[in-house]
Amino acid sequence: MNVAFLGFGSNLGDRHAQLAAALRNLSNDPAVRIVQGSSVYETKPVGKTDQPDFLNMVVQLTTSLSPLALLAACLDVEARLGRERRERWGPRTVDLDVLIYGTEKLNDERLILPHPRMHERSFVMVPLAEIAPDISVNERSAREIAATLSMAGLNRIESWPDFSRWAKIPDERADER
Ligand code: PH2
Ligand code: MG
Ligand code: MG
Repeated sequence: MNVAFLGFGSNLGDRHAQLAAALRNLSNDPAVRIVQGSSVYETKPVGKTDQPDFLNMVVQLTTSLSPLALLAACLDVEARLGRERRERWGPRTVDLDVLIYGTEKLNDERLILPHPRMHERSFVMVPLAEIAPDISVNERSAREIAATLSMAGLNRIESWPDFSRWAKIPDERADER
């Protein structure tokens, strides 16, 4: 089994429901086991700024899928949740990005690992550091990188259901059997 981290984002429609649906969809894949999820953060759009605020979170999973097969599974979930790709960095119902896959360094035209821009994005590094502070990204820990990034435009949501608890359920059940 390989450990992977995914970035989840949504800024169109019922953002919270879409994150939950994406998590549920992924966890239905028998080759994927959700380990834990970060808190959900409401974040100002980065890059193309004239679009609605995002909800972002990071999810840790284990999988028997290869990196490219995991990417395909993510794109499949995005398509099932009605994502239309109109413009790069534009608004999206749901965006699932493979951030880290074990210690894999990959440079494929479809997928670069670790994700090439994650270390400069607080909406990725802050939730990642919350669930895996010691994980290494380009030879630095997530905790260290997150500490260098501005928290401006990032708001941890506390009033909504905690995905991290929800995501742990399959694991806890497995331990009980
Ligand atoms: N994703 C992008 C571009 N900009 N900004 C925020 N806050 N959150 C995102 O998930 C995001 C973004 C491209 O995928
Ligand atoms: Mg993205
Ligand atoms: Mg994407």
